Amino acid sequence: GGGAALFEPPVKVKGEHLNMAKISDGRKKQRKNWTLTWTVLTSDQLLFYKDKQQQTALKPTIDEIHLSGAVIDWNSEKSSRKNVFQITTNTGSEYLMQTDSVSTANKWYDAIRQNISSATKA
Ligand code: I3P
Repeated sequence: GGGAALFEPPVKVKGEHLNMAKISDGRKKQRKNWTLTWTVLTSDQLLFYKDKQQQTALKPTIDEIHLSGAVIDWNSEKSSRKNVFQITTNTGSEYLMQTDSVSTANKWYDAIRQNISSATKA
Protein backbone atom coordinates (compact mmCIF):
# COMPACT_ATOMS: atom_id res chain seq x y z
CA GLY A 1 0.00 0.00 0.00
CA GLY A 2 0.98 3.65 0.37
CA GLY A 3 1.58 6.28 -2.26
CA ALA A 4 5.18 5.37 -3.14
CA ALA A 5 4.13 3.76 -6.43
CA LEU A 6 3.21 7.20 -7.78
CA PHE A 7 6.89 8.02 -8.09
CA GLU A 8 7.99 4.83 -9.74
CA PRO A 9 8.31 4.43 -13.51
CA PRO A 10 6.01 1.98 -15.23
CA VAL A 11 6.88 -1.63 -14.59
CA LYS A 12 8.39 -2.71 -17.85
CA VAL A 13 6.96 -6.14 -18.54
CA LYS A 14 7.26 -5.93 -22.31
CA GLY A 15 7.90 -3.27 -24.90
CA GLU A 16 7.37 -3.83 -28.60
CA HIS A 17 6.05 -2.09 -31.68
CA LEU A 18 2.45 -3.11 -32.35
CA ASN A 19 -0.29 -1.63 -34.52
CA MET A 20 -3.20 -0.21 -32.58
CA ALA A 21 -6.55 1.20 -33.66
CA LYS A 22 -9.10 2.52 -31.20
CA ILE A 23 -12.47 1.81 -32.79
CA SER A 24 -14.77 2.92 -30.01
CA ASP A 25 -14.48 5.34 -27.12
CA GLY A 26 -16.80 4.46 -24.29
CA ARG A 27 -19.28 2.81 -26.70
CA LYS A 28 -19.03 5.75 -29.15
CA LYS A 29 -17.76 4.48 -32.50
CA GLN A 30 -14.53 6.03 -33.81
CA ARG A 31 -13.00 6.10 -37.28
CA LYS A 32 -10.44 3.34 -37.55
CA ASN A 33 -6.92 4.76 -37.74
CA TRP A 34 -4.10 2.23 -37.36
CA THR A 35 -1.04 3.60 -35.56
CA LEU A 36 2.27 1.90 -34.91
CA THR A 37 2.84 2.33 -31.17
CA TRP A 38 5.47 1.30 -28.66
CA THR A 39 3.34 -0.93 -26.44
CA VAL A 40 4.15 -1.73 -22.83
CA LEU A 41 2.29 -4.15 -20.60
CA THR A 42 2.28 -3.65 -16.84
CA SER A 43 0.45 -5.76 -14.28
CA ASP A 44 -2.72 -3.68 -14.63
CA GLN A 45 -2.32 -1.44 -17.69
CA LEU A 46 -1.49 -1.52 -21.37
CA LEU A 47 0.38 1.65 -22.30
CA PHE A 48 0.79 3.05 -25.81
CA TYR A 49 3.71 5.38 -26.52
CA LYS A 50 4.65 7.17 -29.72
CA ASP A 51 8.05 5.46 -29.58
CA LYS A 52 10.42 3.77 -27.17
CA GLN A 53 12.16 7.05 -26.24
CA GLN A 54 8.90 8.50 -24.93
CA GLN A 55 8.62 5.64 -22.47
CA THR A 56 12.23 5.99 -21.34
CA ALA A 57 11.71 9.73 -20.81
CA LEU A 58 8.50 8.97 -18.86
CA LYS A 59 6.57 11.12 -21.33
CA PRO A 60 2.78 10.88 -21.40
CA THR A 61 1.31 7.97 -23.25
CA ILE A 62 -0.76 8.19 -26.44
CA ASP A 63 -3.35 6.16 -24.59
CA GLU A 64 -3.65 3.60 -21.84
CA ILE A 65 -5.97 0.71 -21.14
CA HIS A 66 -6.92 -0.28 -17.62
CA LEU A 67 -6.93 -4.05 -17.64
CA SER A 68 -9.21 -4.65 -14.66
CA GLY A 69 -12.55 -5.83 -16.04
CA ALA A 70 -11.36 -5.77 -19.66
CA VAL A 71 -12.02 -8.53 -22.20
CA ILE A 72 -9.64 -9.79 -24.90
CA ASP A 73 -10.65 -11.83 -27.96
CA TRP A 74 -9.22 -12.67 -31.36
CA ASN A 75 -11.14 -10.79 -34.03
CA SER A 76 -11.07 -11.61 -37.74
CA GLU A 77 -14.15 -9.58 -38.68
CA LYS A 78 -13.26 -5.97 -37.92
CA SER A 79 -10.15 -5.81 -40.08
CA SER A 80 -8.73 -7.25 -43.27
CA ARG A 81 -5.40 -7.62 -41.43
CA LYS A 82 -4.11 -10.85 -39.95
CA ASN A 83 -3.47 -11.62 -36.26
CA VAL A 84 -5.94 -9.04 -34.94
CA PHE A 85 -7.21 -9.16 -31.39
CA GLN A 86 -9.64 -6.81 -29.67
CA ILE A 87 -9.52 -5.49 -26.13
CA THR A 88 -12.78 -4.13 -24.73
CA THR A 89 -12.41 -2.08 -21.55
CA ASN A 90 -14.81 -2.09 -18.64
CA THR A 91 -16.13 1.28 -19.92
CA GLY A 92 -16.86 -0.13 -23.38
CA SER A 93 -13.93 1.31 -25.31
CA GLU A 94 -12.66 -1.01 -28.05
CA TYR A 95 -9.08 -1.34 -29.27
CA LEU A 96 -7.78 -3.49 -32.11
CA MET A 97 -4.19 -4.71 -31.86
CA GLN A 98 -2.23 -6.22 -34.73
CA THR A 99 1.19 -7.40 -35.86
CA ASP A 100 2.17 -9.42 -38.91
CA SER A 101 4.08 -11.91 -36.75
CA VAL A 102 1.78 -14.65 -35.50
CA SER A 103 4.18 -15.59 -32.68
CA THR A 104 4.38 -11.96 -31.50
CA ALA A 105 0.59 -11.67 -31.62
CA ASN A 106 0.20 -14.91 -29.65
CA LYS A 107 2.77 -13.82 -27.06
CA TRP A 108 1.02 -10.49 -26.44
CA TYR A 109 -2.45 -12.01 -26.47
CA ASP A 110 -1.46 -14.54 -23.80
CA ALA A 111 0.37 -12.00 -21.63
CA ILE A 112 -2.46 -9.46 -21.78
CA ARG A 113 -5.04 -12.14 -21.04
CA GLN A 114 -3.04 -13.25 -17.99
CA ASN A 115 -2.72 -9.71 -16.66
CA ILE A 116 -6.42 -9.01 -17.27
CA SER A 117 -7.21 -12.08 -15.24
CA SER A 118 -4.99 -11.16 -12.28
CA ALA A 119 -5.86 -7.41 -12.41
CA THR A 120 -9.57 -8.26 -12.41
CA LYS A 121 -9.24 -10.53 -9.35
CA ALA A 122 -7.10 -7.98 -7.44
C1 I3P B 1 -9.58 2.51 -43.83
C2 I3P B 1 -8.14 2.03 -43.79
C3 I3P B 1 -7.98 0.90 -42.80
C4 I3P B 1 -8.94 -0.24 -43.09
C5 I3P B 1 -10.38 0.27 -43.14
C6 I3P B 1 -10.54 1.38 -44.14
O1 I3P B 1 -9.70 3.51 -44.80
O2 I3P B 1 -7.76 1.56 -45.07
O3 I3P B 1 -6.64 0.43 -42.85
O4 I3P B 1 -8.86 -1.15 -42.04
O5 I3P B 1 -11.20 -0.81 -43.47
O6 I3P B 1 -11.85 1.89 -44.10
P1 I3P B 1 -9.47 5.06 -44.45
O7 I3P B 1 -8.01 5.25 -44.19
O8 I3P B 1 -9.94 5.78 -45.65
O9 I3P B 1 -10.28 5.36 -43.22
P2 I3P B 1 -8.01 -2.52 -42.06
O10 I3P B 1 -6.63 -2.18 -42.44
O11 I3P B 1 -8.11 -2.98 -40.62
O12 I3P B 1 -8.70 -3.47 -42.98
P3 I3P B 1 -12.65 -1.04 -42.87
O13 I3P B 1 -13.51 0.07 -43.39
O14 I3P B 1 -13.06 -2.41 -43.37
O15 I3P B 1 -12.57 -0.99 -41.38
